[in-house]
Amino acid sequence: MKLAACLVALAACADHAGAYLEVHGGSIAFDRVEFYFGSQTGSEFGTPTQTHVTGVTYGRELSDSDLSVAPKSGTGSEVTYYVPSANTGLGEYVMVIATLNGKPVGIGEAAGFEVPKSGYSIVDIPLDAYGNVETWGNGCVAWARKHGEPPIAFVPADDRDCDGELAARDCDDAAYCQPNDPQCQPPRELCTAGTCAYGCMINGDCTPKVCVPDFACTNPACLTEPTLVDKFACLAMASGADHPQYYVGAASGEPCDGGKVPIKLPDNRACTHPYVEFAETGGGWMFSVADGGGGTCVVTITSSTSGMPFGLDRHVLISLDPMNPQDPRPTIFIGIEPTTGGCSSTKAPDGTLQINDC
Ligand SMILES: [Ca+2]
Repeated sequence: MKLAACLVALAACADHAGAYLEVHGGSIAFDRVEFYFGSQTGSEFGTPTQTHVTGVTYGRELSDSDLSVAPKSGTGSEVTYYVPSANTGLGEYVMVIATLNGKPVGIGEAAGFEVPKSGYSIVDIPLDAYGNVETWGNGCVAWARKHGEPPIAFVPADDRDCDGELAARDCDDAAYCQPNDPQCQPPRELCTAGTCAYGCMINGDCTPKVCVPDFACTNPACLTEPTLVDKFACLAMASGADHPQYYVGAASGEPCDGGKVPIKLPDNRACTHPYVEFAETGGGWMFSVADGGGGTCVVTITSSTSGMPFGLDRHVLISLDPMNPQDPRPTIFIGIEPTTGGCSSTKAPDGTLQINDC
C-alpha cells in the first residue's frame, strides 16, 4: 500500500475522497516533511537519556519512502499530503517533522483524525520550532511536547526503549541500554531457584526470562561461566549437555551457504518469534532462525569467508515466544552437523528434541 502525495492545488485534490493533511509552517520554511502515522501501543517508554517516561507510545503504521513530501516550490512553509480513503489502519495520530537542507526545523502533530471513506476531511497541522526531540535506534523518536501534553514516542510495541532488546528478554524495557553494554542494569543472572533460566535480578529476586536446559545449572564443567553465551560456549564443548543432532546439506564437508535446517517442534508447539540466543559462530559462520510455519523453526547457515572449517558440529540455542505471554521464553538446544551428500541432501535428525520450559 502506497500513499500518494498531493502536491497540486487543494481544489483539484478534493475531487478525491480521503484526508488532506495540511502542514502550516508559519515562519518555518522547510524543503521536506516526514509523516509518522501511529496507533497507540502503550503509556511508558525509555530513551537514551530518560527512563520510565510516562506518556503515550505509538507504533509506526507505515515506513515507506512515500511518507515524506516536499513543497511544490522546493522550499516553502506549506504542504498538503493526501491520504486516499482506501488507506485504512493508519492509526489515529500523526506527527510530522519538517527539515530544511537535512536539518530538522519544525515539528507538529494531529490527533484523533480519521480518513473518511467518502468525501474528504482537512487536517491542519501547525508546526512548532523543532526541539525537545530525541531520535535514536532504528527510526525511534521521542518528543517532550509543550502545551502541557504528555510526552510521546514512536517506538516498537515490543521494544519500548528501542535498544534492540525485545521486551520479552529485556530486564527493563523502559530503560534504554546501549546494545551489548554488559554494565547495563539490572544485571542478567542465572536463576537456579526451582527453575533453570537466564533472567534479571530485580529487587533481589531472579526473574526468569529465557529458560535453559537443566544441565546449564548443574553441569560441573561450566558452573562458573557468567553469561548465557559464555555458559553455552562452555557447554557446547562439555559432555553431559545432551541434545539432538540435526543435519545440513554440505559440499566437501562444509555446509553450503544459505543451507537450511528445518526443526519440527514437538507437542504441537509453534515457532513464534524465534531468536538465536547462542550459536557457535567461530570463524564467521552465521546462524539465523525464522518461523517456517506448521510448528517448524528453520535455521539458516551462512558460510564463513574466513576459511575456518565448520568442524564436526556446532551448537545453537533458540528461544521462542512462550504460549502464555507472561511466561519466560522456552528454548531448544541442538547440534548441527554437515551431511556428506551435497548441498541439497537431507538427513533426519538423531535424538529427541525437547522444549525447555520453565
Ligand atoms: Ca528493549
